[in-house]
Amino acid sequence: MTDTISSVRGRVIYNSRGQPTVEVDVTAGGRTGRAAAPSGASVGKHEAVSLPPGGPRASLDILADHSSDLVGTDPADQAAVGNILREMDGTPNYSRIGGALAYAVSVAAAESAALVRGVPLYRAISERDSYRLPVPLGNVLGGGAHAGRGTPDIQEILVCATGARSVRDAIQTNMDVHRQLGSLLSERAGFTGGRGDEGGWAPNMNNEEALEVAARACESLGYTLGKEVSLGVDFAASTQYDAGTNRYVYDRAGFENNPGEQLEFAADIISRYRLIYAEDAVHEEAFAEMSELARRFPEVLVTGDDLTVTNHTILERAIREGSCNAAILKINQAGSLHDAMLFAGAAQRNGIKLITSHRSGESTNAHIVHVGIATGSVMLKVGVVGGERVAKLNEMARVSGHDLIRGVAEV
Ligand code: 2PG
Ligand code: MG
Repeated sequence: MTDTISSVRGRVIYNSRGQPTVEVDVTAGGRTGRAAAPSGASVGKHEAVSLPPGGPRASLDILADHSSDLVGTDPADQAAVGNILREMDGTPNYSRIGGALAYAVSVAAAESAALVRGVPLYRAISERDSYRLPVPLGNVLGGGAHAGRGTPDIQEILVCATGARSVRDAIQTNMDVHRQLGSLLSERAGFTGGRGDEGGWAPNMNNEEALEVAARACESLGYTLGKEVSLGVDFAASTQYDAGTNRYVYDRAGFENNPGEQLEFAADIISRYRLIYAEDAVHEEAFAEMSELARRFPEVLVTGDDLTVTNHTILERAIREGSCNAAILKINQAGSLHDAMLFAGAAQRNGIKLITSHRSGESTNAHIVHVGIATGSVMLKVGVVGGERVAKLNEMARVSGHDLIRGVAEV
């Protein structure tokens, strides 16, 4: 028996939103790696197309016709697997086969390689002198594209246990803050206990009230914001941005910002809530305004997500213009694991901190924990509660016992 890929099989399964997605099994050396693709709700304009017009079935039909292209390839050779997927697709953005398929095939291949070698996935996809666990960053309150009417326009208020000495402490702290926030919210009339797509509470309140109550949840547990525990925000500002009028429309809160006002709106929130993390505070093509924020807040992770879409060419522009000091890594924005690792390499060479992230529509897989370790990510954005989120946190807890891991990353 050789250790090259002997078979590739796919099927349709469902993500955490109950939407169909692709899952792929790659077998090599008698060991089968399996991965299912996640999908986003607030999708960057320049990210890989997740699924072709015919949906997951159409992706899988192409895979069935072309799986022999992958047979005989070393599953550990991410570049070879990535190049075959690129050729199978033949477009610049995976619009024919779907980025979801590229994700599932390449991650399943990497997992089969890890199983054949008998090493954890993070070791199979990277060679580093030492490995650290990223600190978990979790959504405690959701709005925007992840929750319904009446919730804040801001997409995510996140918590991170910046003072934690171990990943287990960090996970527990995030859970405690989520629970405490739930009990503060339940004192308000009309709160039903509803949660958004990523498990953060989804109360009927405006941005300001939501930030206030999230801060109060941390402080009422005895934490000082910006010390033991810090808040972050994913503004996902492209959701509010109207290119026709060049304004950000906060229709739930009832106001509009011109680009200058948006910058001050974000800067004010960063300062008042001592944020450690500010993602997509302006829209996805506002490189100059992002540079201004990164210049004003060098201590804050001024992070690109829709801005940089795990695309190394776009990241290079952001680096040239000083538009961020941190960037989200989502494999399915790039397509294959190889594409995402190219992005990680560009970030590392240029001192851009990485945050490996889930999507709002997730699988119950935990591969991204290993990708976060392998890429030296400082944070793992994986949510706090909900089975598909806890699957990642539990994998962090398991991996934290490995001899190769040396503590948690310093944010
Ligand atoms: C984001 C993500 C994950 P989505 O905007 O950062 O939190 O959401 O997967 O919907 O793009
Ligand atoms: Mg985002």
